[in-house]
Formats: sequence, structure tokens, C-alpha cells
Amino acid sequence: MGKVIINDQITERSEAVIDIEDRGYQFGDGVYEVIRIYDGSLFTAEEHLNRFYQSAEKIKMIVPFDKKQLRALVEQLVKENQVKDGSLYMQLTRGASPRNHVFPGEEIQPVLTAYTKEVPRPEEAMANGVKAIVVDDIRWLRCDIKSLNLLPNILAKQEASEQGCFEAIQHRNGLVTEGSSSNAYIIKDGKIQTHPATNLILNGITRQVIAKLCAENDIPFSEEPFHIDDLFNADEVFISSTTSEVMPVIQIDEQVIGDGKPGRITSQLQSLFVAKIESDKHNK
Ligand code: PSZ
Repeated sequence: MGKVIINDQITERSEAVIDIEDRGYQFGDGVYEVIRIYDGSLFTAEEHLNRFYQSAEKIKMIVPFDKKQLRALVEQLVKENQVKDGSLYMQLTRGASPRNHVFPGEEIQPVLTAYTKEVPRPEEAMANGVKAIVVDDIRWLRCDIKSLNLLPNILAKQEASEQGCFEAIQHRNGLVTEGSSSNAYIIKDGKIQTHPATNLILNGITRQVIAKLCAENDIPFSEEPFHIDDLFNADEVFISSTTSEVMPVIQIDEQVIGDGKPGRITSQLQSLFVAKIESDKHNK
């Protein structure tokens, strides 16, 4: 995908230049978003853009565009790159200035960058389910911010990958928070349960879509922390994210979940999610 955004410009990727003292590069001092693209259009764009502005505000950064301008700019990028099914990555850093922990002065402008890529839907994994491991959540206490700092998430995901697993499900003192790059849910006796949207998790946009679909379809959905034991003993487990959508988890560590196949309610949610993707396309 040839073109990228730098600040208010769309340019060829090969011509894009980032300063070596950009604070995103040096400190991870910035925030980001990933938005799914289905059939050339951005899915739940408004929700992702809102969270981008909120994340920026939480770290005392101001996005140098209004939401309408930014939306038009990223939509233009998707169009110019002719993305069909893929994703848009966008980030905002506190700008480039001589390395110093203290914020730079007001003369330093934040730096916005964005690019797109083609990403197929993970059909096989969604149909058959994936494996996960459980790890300690060693992250900071502001996981509600979609910060560029992802070291603990990367270490957790690498551990999962080395064990042949798709995701690492994190816990604090035995209470499950979320995956390294996903929200986590259990289903017991027909009821879906997930960690409440506090400072300890990212309030996923997919999570919010799922909550709404549950409300509309009379599927019990509760936001209450649950224990690792509940995870191992659940009837069904699934995770969610922008690219994983509703992803069944069929094994955690050595424990097979249910009968080792995606469960009934998880499959129902997958169907509802696909219907939502389709209806959003038609309502554009
Ligand atoms: O491409 C990928 O693998 C993606 S795109 C977005 C994610 C992964 N994950 C976002 C995420 C996250 O990083 C953490 C720590 N918790 C929850 C989520 C799910 O958020 P949404 O649903 O907004 O993508």
C-alpha cells in the first residue's frame, strides 16, 4: 500500500521522513488506533476516532485536526490506496525535539502518521478456535489509554507465540483483565462475562459492539471481573479485537475448554457480528 499520511499530507511511503528524535520513537510518547476496513470502508470509524481523541487527551496531547478533517483525511488515504479488506493504522506522537522527558514547548507540533494494509479476515481461526496461555499482567495502571508503549503486551504475545498459542490472557492477582491485544470473555450457563471498562483494560470497540449486540438479542452480558479458575472452568471462552472480531478460545494452557470446539453462543455472536459488518456497509 503505497501512500501514507504525515500530518496533513498524503505522500508516498518512500518519501515519508520521521525525525530520529521523534518522541514516539524515543519514548513511545504517543497514542494510536487501528481501524478495520471492510470492502473499502472504515468499520466503526466514529468510535475509533473518538477513542483516539480521548487517548490523546488522557496524555495531555491535542490532536491538531478536528474529527471531521481527520476522518476525511484517513478516508482519502483508504481510497488512494484502494484498500479492500484491511486495516488503517494511525498514531500521534508528541513531536520531535531534543531528548528530554519534560514535554516540549508549544512551538513543537505533534506528529500524525497513518498507513493502510490489506488484512484478510482470519476465517480459519474464527471457524476452529485458537489456543491461549495465561500470564501475569505486568502493565501499568492506565491500560484504558491506547498508548504506543506496548512492551509488556509484546512480551506476553511472544510467550504465547513460543508456546504455539494465539494469545496471552493476562490476570492481576488471579483476576482476568484482558488479552495482550484483545478483550477476554467467559460464558457460563448462558451468561457472558468480561472485565469492566476500568483503567485496567482497553475498552475495545469490538467489545462495545458485542455488548450492544448482546443487549439487542437478549444475551446476558455482565461486566464483572472473573478469576482464572472461572476461565478454566468456563463453558466457552472467546477474545475480541478489531482484526480478530469474535475469536473462540478452545484451549488455555493445558485445559481444553468445553468440548474443544467453538461454543454455541460464541458462534451466535460471530453471526451477529458479521450481520453488523454487512449492515454497516449498506448504511454508508
Ligand atoms: O491487528 C491486530 O492484531 C489488532 S488490531 C487491534 C488489536 C489487535 N487490539 C486492540 C486491543 C488491545 O490492544 C488491548 C490491549 N485490549 C483490547 C483490544 C481490543 O480493542 P478493539 O476491539 O478496539 O480493537
